[in-house]
Amino acid sequence: HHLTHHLPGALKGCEFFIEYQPLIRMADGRTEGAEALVRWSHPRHGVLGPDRFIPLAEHTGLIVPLGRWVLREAVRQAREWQDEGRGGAEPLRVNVNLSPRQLHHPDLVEETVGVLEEFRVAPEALCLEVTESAMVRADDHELKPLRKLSELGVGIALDDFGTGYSNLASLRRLPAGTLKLDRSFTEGLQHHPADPVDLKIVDGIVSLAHTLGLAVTVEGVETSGQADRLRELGCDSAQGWYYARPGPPEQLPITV
Ligand code: G
Ligand code: G
Ligand code: MN
Ligand code: NA
Repeated sequence: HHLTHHLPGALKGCEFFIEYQPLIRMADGRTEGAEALVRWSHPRHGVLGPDRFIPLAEHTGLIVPLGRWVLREAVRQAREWQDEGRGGAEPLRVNVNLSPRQLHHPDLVEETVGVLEEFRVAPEALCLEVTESAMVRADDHELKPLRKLSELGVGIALDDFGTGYSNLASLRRLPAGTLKLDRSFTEGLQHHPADPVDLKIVDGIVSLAHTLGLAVTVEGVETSGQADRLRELGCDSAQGWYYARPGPPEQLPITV
């Protein structure tokens, strides 16, 4: 695959950049932070989304140095937001996606702590997103680094929740503090009136999450109606085009 072939050079040539999509606290509309989403500014193909190259990078192992770059750049950005006073009293948090290979890399804890120290960013201002399928597949030993980071104060989010095959009881053993409800659930709440079964499903997931002490972030909120229903169902925070598209770091904080 020719894109695979050009990945190492692209990393060396600084062709990657990050867009930030705001995360909004539903109770008061405050911007809590943003998810870092990597893009490849390809000299001939234009801007490529992560779906085009993350699987290739994961396959070849280049995801490790690429992910290292994303983490460092995102934490550097968190420091910059803080220096610019953009979060007000509470610093803006940055959410970084971790691929399975990064999850299993022996230096994950050391590198993460190192980057936080380098930029004097509090662990609480970083959240690592790991997909449900990757986390559920990991055994207790493999989850140790995430547990360690969680103990240090780094947030851990279970990404794309509801698309994997996790049995709900397994949530208990995962070191996650937040569950990110996959966009497919949000889609079911678009219609007027919302599908009653979809409402019940989200209601049930939120109740279960809260019972387990997990916060719920909803993805893919595109309309004010969806936002209203998700707030009524007790979702803690939200992300989606209704609030803001992924964009430059200067768009934070946003006004809801
Ligand atoms: O950018 P977009 O909204 O199209 O994101 C698509 C997917 O790519 C997201 O689900 C996200 O999990 C993944 N993704 C974005 N940035 C990164 C990254 O830096 N590392 C990894 N592993 N995945 C990412
Ligand atoms: O980490 P994750 O794979 O969930 O990344 C989020 C993906 O969803 C990104 O590709 C992002 O551009 C996309 N996205 C973000 N907000 C919305 C939205 O409101 N609607 C839709 N359809 N996609 C969204
Ligand atoms: Mn994510
Ligand atoms: Na997601």
